[in-house]
Amino acid sequence: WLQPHKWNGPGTTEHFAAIVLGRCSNYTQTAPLAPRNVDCQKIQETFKNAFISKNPCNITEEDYQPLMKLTTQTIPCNKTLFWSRAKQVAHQYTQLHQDMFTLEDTLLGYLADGLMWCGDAGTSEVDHQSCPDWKKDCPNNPVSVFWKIASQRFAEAACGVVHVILNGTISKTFDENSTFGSVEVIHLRPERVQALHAWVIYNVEVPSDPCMASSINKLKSIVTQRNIAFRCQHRPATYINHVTNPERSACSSMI
Ligand code: DN4
Repeated sequence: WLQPHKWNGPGTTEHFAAIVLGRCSNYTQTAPLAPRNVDCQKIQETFKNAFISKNPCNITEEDYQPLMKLTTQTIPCNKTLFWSRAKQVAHQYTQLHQDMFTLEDTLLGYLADGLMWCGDAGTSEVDHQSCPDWKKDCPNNPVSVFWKIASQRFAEAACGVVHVILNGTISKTFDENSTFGSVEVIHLRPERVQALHAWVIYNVEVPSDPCMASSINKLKSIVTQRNIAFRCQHRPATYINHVTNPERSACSSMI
């Protein structure tokens, strides 16, 4: 019989280790700014060792320290792009503008993007059946702790003018409880980061300036209180259409 699933989230992605290894070789051979002298086999084993044979509700930031050390990478000043509730648009943007980097355009984020992983105490196997959901089961699961520490390091290392793409079609355009709001904004270093520029993306007719929304005001006050300048611009509907439908002939001149 199949055992009932232990957790509420999807299980470890099939071929997790092979995918991580393949992504690592692909990244180090093709990506601009890829770190040099990377041992992908070692990275893949270190990644697995962070969570294997451990209670998947009790993962700590220390568990990921060895992986963080092996994947250190420098992003040039002015080239960091954060996003919140706008993952697809942000990634389309960095595909077009390859000198800008989201966390998922760094080696560490690229290895894990879209994957699930967890193990269990008392077994050296990954759990393919289910993994803890961060809301329904526990916050300190392998995937959530990974993104938290990766996002924190990405923000701490940012410098110059940094950017964020936010979603203007939802009420919480800026959400203090998101990873961007609860981890990245508060780990920007005022002595390194001069300004945060927000791009608020709209895919419907703009009824009023989305930069005037109350959640953006909240972001502005958090950022300026930290002695980092803040600027907000909205990107019109056509901008997204042009990015997502580059084949439309009217768009080619905009790209
Ligand atoms: P978001 O669009 O609200 O969430 C992105 C992902 O993070 C979703 O899978 C969320 O799960 C999950 N998430 C959101 N908040 C938390 C939390 N407090 N604890 C655990 N998981 C959470 O955007 P966001 O602002 O939360 O995160 C985006 C920013 O953080 C970007 O600037 C990235 O640098 C970084 N980040 C990237 C990823 C990724 O590529 C994940 C997390 C963070 P759910 O709400 O859908 O269940 O996957």
